[in-house]
Amino acid sequence: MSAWNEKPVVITLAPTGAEVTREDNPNVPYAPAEIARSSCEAAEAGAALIHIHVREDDGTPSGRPELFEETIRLIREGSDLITMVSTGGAIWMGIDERTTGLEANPDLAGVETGSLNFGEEAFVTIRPHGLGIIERAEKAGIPLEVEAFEVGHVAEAVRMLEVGELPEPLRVNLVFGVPGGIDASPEALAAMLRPLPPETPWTVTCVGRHQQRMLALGLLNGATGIRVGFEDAVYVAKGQLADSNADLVRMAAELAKNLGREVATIPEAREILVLDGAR
Ligand code: KMH
Ligand code: ZN
Repeated sequence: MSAWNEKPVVITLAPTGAEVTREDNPNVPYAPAEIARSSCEAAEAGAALIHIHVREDDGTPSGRPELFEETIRLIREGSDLITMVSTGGAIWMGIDERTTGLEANPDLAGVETGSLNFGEEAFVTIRPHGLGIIERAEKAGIPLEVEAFEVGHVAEAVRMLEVGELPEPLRVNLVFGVPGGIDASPEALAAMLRPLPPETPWTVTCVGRHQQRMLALGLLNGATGIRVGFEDAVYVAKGQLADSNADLVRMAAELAKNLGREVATIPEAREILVLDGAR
């Protein structure tokens, strides 16, 4: 088993998401050019991977394929960042609208292995939909990352791996603090890690006020990566709105360094996430 601080930590940026708006923070990027500019700036600050949702210019979450294509094209023009498309979209989207990013030739795609309440709504991914995403991604040669919001999602991902429904290697993003999902606590981290085979790359995402504590817990427990960005939190410190996604990445990089973890370069991140040769 690798020591907790042996490998540099991969910083993922989730620049936009589907829920936050400029009323929450006026600096949230919406248009492809804004998302790409914000992502490339964040790469300078230490981000290696971008978790992409797209919006219409007015901020409405969108599944228009042109927006994914344009965003990825511009990110690639301005950086070597690893691009990952969300297939979670927004809660009100049907599965077709959620998965248009798979056509945009990303380096990686997210996939859900279960459902949960999501605030006042439900975020539903039934098994056939998850399996459909996996099949499409495999056909297109796109590696996958499981987005897990509670322990059952992790256990299901491991079971799917064991029966060959999910391709090797398993990569998992553990998401804490979503109302309706697992809470943000040390016990929650231990519970989410328990089903995982040793050496599985795992990253920590946390929404809400415990974000920095959960990222720190992940860093000290050997997380492969941590995620920040406006999708998860609009504050860079208590009561202080972030000026940009780069601001949030600088916070994450400083946290990692203070806890004895180096920040992975983009080539290191490709190796750590077993993505080499992927694109
Ligand atoms: N916007 C959430 C309903 C993902 O990207 O895979 C789903 C989400 C998860 O953001
Ligand atoms: Zn997302």
